[in-house]
Amino acid sequence: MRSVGSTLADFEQDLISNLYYQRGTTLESASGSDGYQTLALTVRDRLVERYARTAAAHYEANPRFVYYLSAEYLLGRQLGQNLLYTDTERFVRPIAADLGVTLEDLESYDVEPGLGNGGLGRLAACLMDSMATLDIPAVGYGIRYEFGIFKQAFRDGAQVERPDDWTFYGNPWEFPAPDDRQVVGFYGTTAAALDDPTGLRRQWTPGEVVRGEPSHMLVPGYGTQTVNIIRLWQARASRQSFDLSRFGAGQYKEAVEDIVRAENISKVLYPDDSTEQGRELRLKQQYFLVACSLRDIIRRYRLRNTGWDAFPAKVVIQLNDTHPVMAVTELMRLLVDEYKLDWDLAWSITRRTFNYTCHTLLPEALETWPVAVVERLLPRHMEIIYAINHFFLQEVEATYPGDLDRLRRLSIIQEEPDKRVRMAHLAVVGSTAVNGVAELHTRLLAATTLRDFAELWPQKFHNVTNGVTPRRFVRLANPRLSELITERLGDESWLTDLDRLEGLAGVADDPAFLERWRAVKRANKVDLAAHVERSTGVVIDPDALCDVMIKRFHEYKRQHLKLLHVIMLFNRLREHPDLDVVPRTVLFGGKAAPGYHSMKLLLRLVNAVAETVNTDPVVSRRLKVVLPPDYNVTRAQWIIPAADLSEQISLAGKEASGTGNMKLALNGALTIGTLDGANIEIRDRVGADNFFLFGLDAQEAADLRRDYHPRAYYESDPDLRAAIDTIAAGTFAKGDRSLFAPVVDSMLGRDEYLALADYRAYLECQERVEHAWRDQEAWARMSVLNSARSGFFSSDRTVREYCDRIWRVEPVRVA
Ligand code: AZC
Repeated sequence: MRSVGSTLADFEQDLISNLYYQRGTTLESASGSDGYQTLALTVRDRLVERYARTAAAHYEANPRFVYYLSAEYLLGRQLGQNLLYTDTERFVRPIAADLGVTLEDLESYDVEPGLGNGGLGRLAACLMDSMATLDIPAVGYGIRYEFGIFKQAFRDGAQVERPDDWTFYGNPWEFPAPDDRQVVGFYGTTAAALDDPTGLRRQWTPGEVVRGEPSHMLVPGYGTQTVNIIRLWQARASRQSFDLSRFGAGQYKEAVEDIVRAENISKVLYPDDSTEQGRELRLKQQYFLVACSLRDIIRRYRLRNTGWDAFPAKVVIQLNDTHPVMAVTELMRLLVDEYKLDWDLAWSITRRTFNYTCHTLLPEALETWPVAVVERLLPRHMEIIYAINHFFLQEVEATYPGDLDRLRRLSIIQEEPDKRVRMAHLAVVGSTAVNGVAELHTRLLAATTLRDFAELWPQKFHNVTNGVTPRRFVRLANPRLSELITERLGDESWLTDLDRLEGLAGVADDPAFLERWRAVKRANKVDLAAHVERSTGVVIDPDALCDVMIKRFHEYKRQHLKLLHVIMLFNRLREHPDLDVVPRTVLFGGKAAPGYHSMKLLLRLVNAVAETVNTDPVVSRRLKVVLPPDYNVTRAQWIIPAADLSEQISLAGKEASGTGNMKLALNGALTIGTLDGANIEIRDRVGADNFFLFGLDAQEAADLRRDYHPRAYYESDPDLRAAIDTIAAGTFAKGDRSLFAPVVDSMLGRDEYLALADYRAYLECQERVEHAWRDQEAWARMSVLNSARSGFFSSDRTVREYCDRIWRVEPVRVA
């Protein structure tokens, strides 16, 4: 094996050689993009070697592997990460300076692969980072969407979605592996297998086949030699699909019809993670992912193992939410129909292989598929689902004889109002362990959404509280803070042992340290101000309180509650121009699903309020509102280090966990939040004195919901009424009272997420925030304590918990 050198001279030489041989250009004529691509390849070379050694060590050890199946990965930019993980940034800075460019210039060419929607996709990326860092043998499987999540732009304040052609200039970080392609079938018919008297084995003859071609991205561990991979599948038509004779006859469109149909499967990431959508093509996509991945997993298993008995001992598959759950039926089909195992043995293997993570409590986010659609697209899988359900319901009947209502509730098939497959039920039935993502979430899952299952199999349910990687979200996002922490703690070991941040608590009372802590935050705010000005044209004051709400736009997250607070401030400042309020910048960031009209209207309202506030000569001196477009991982890394206040104001009982809350706390933002998701655990750790708590708890919210009258709050609270009336009066729509009327109607009509009920408590809490902010030293102390006590929220801890309690995998060290 050729080995790459580790000196500056080696690095320089490799750069020249890559520029020349890989890019086919010279220093004199290289473009900025050539510079970036060359640097990326040179850094990648260093990872490839480690990857080869990892693969060899894994082959040798033949360990139990974690296979992470996820429809989404939000990896973020790769260059900065890989420079850090190969310790080559120190080479690049001087070389770049010699050439008259900065590293930041080069990084601007780095395109983040937007292969996900939100929390669940970024969690997958954090877990992959931590698995590699902890030397856990793991492979992530996903889809190589040709277009990732849409790019968000605003036209007249309204969200417009633009395609994200992320590979347009080539993606230097991936390796195509066409030799490992797989063939996947759809549609067709099934027939009895002649050799099976039980009738459980059948034969499927698909009506359409497509190829899945993999490529992989490298996932290096930090401070270790391990480099794992994420394998992404892209759909390709089989080679015979191009109809040469039609093409020859001038029927150009018809000639490529089959190709287009096949390749549509991996064309786009389904942009909607909140409502049912997409129908057949989305199901096709899900099955495509699991069919390719399972075949690849079996191929890998067979490299070192024979027979099936050892399969669950060598293979553990984690289902990231319900999107990949068809894997349960596909493994059954492979084992029973293709490898001719007995149903019972196949079922025992399958159940021992899978585990399922649920990321929501919202019933509308739990996927179900119309039986008719599954029957048509995957006829054999529908039969298998019926069989699984039949045996499962027998088991239930044995435990609860005669309890028909329970059978109906537990069944994998929903009968009313239409026949559907409940994917979450299939997941629970087919898995060994089921986990929620924060303590409250797991408790509510077991008490409500999956209650009958938790009664049937209490031992199946686990909690594994989410975490985030401190490498990306502290070290890379916030180099200034990292340097200060490292100086204080003596070395960088906190990056892989985040509990060591506790060591900062000892200096939380040291004025000199607090001074430096504040200087870091201020410098980060200056940087953020530059980004904000570039993307919105709005100039913000780095000394103002930086109040951020960054997350997908969704009603349960209650961006509208934040907006009501902003409007209240606006009204107050207009009435009393000399009022002594704390100067604030309110920064929103987030996309709304393209079909989610009420949230798109709310985005528009945020922009309209921003416009009115920022151009008001009196108000804008103390208040600014900004919504930089296209919130993504890259922008999160700019915003989080500059935040003073983290808005986590979802209605209690609705946010499964949240992970932005963790990233912000780690970077020293104070949380204003409800008792929801992981907020509770953050508060328990950082201390009630260092957390701004308000609002209903989950129980109170559920009780109130039963008999709720939002109008009563509107009528009895003058501030609230004024804020809502300001919207209704058309103040933010140049007098047009109709544009934002639906926002007003939804608040006064149903107010699904009880924003009005929590309004007064939220306002009072914001007053406590202002009061606290006026003592800057005390604020800095709370900020330090937030970082110091958030070590628990490292995804390394999360992965360790999965390893110990669910996966039972051991690390393999790579020499
Ligand atoms: C999110 C949850 O909404 C969020 O609370 C959680 O932190 C995150 O997953 C990671 O567990 N869910 C999603 O992104 N998407 C779906 C379909 O739940």
